Amino acid sequence: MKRKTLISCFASLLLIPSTARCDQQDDSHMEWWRDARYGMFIHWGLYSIAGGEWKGKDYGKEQGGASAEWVMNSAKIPGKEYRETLAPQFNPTDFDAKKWVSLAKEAGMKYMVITSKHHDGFCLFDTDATDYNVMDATPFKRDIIKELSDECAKQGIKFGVYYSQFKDWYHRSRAREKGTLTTEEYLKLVEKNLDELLSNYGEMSVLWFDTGGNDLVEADAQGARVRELQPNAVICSRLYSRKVPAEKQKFADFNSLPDRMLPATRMTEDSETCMTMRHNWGYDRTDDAWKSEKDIVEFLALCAARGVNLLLNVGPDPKGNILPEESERLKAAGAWMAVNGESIYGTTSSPVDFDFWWGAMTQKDKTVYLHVLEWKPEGIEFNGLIGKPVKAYFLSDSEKKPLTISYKADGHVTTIEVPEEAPDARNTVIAVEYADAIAADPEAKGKYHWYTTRAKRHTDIRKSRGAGEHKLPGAVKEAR
Ligand code: FHN
Repeated sequence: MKRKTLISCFASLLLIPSTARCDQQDDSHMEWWRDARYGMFIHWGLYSIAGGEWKGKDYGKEQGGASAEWVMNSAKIPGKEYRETLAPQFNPTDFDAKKWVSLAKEAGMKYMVITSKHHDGFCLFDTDATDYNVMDATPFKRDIIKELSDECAKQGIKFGVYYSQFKDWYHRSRAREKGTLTTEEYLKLVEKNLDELLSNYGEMSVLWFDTGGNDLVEADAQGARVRELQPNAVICSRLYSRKVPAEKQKFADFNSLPDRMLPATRMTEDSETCMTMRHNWGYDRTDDAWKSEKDIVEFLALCAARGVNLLLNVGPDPKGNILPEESERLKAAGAWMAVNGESIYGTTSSPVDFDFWWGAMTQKDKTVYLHVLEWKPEGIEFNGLIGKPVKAYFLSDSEKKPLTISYKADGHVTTIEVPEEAPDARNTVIAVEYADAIAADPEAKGKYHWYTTRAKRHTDIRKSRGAGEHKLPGAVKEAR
């Protein structure tokens, strides 16, 4: 895991507890990723045809099962039947890489990660390692990874692939079914696949493995190959099983948090959380638990406040269309990013380890950005930062008209006067500039703040209520 700076590496050597590791002197290849903060995740493959259903039964996550892309496993479909039923139907004639990449750009996303091989073993790219791929097994016969990587290079979006290196329900044997390959042969397939993905598609900026087995030697060999063929690629910690302690995850560049997780407090190492816009990752016919655009804008801000990148997922339909519900949410959040992106891109986590009953903070240089998710006409008040700011203004105000600031040294309480109505009900960002480097009072315990497990409860609310508009419950006015 790359620490933010070498100093923090040495700090970790000075017995400051850290779950990070730092195996390389130079982590400059991480800079674009840290600045990016926001990417598009794409789950697309043969499972998209099934849409979470099999022989009339719904196996989607909204049915309490696994996510739609798990249908082969959830419905106990033999590999041969799965392939013979779905592969001949895979002919996504609406697929248009230019459309997908342009949408990611309009959304304000800086990188894209697509499932090149998910657990069903089907390869969305031209490979000599198996004939179970888009070129040999389907009528489509187009290399999806190639078309997307070329278009990303054209439009200046960093391109990466998700790769299921350990789970492969088609090629590997499972309890109830013999796979097409022995373990040795499968490892050779993975090796070949990685060499193809790392050699034939230009710059590969992210290798999003998902997920490692317990064999450290295997994972390190795969990580070393990435470093050798694509030294600037950013490697996901899911190269390793979660059982492998962080300090042994030698080739992991960032900590991939559990799915959909918003940590309650700041992360001290490069981290990313991946999130669905509804319940399922892969396309599902009936899943209508859509998060609102406010949910997305809010989650993006809260991730940034924790120093965490957000990889937001789309699950295109069998014809190759990103769904209208997905693109309208992405465009709306993109419009917010077009105005407020400065408060997300290139920022680091909040200077304090608590939120406020109006929202949370990010920071960059000598500016703190207040992400006001719940409007407080009586004023936006925060504590914990030492000294009176020199200026505060709505980030959406191109003239940067100053807002009135008051400051009480006792408790470092700053209040920004604001109008009755929020300029943006989804998230109004107030830029607060300081004359010197931002200084947080290490003793600050938070005054008006969300209960720190709010983050977890926020995720739980998502899970329990599916999604849709929700008001974050009022703050818990209690010292932490
Ligand atoms: O099993 C996969 C799942 O299908 C999906 O790809 C998610 C995305 O993070 N990863 C695994 C579950 O964590």
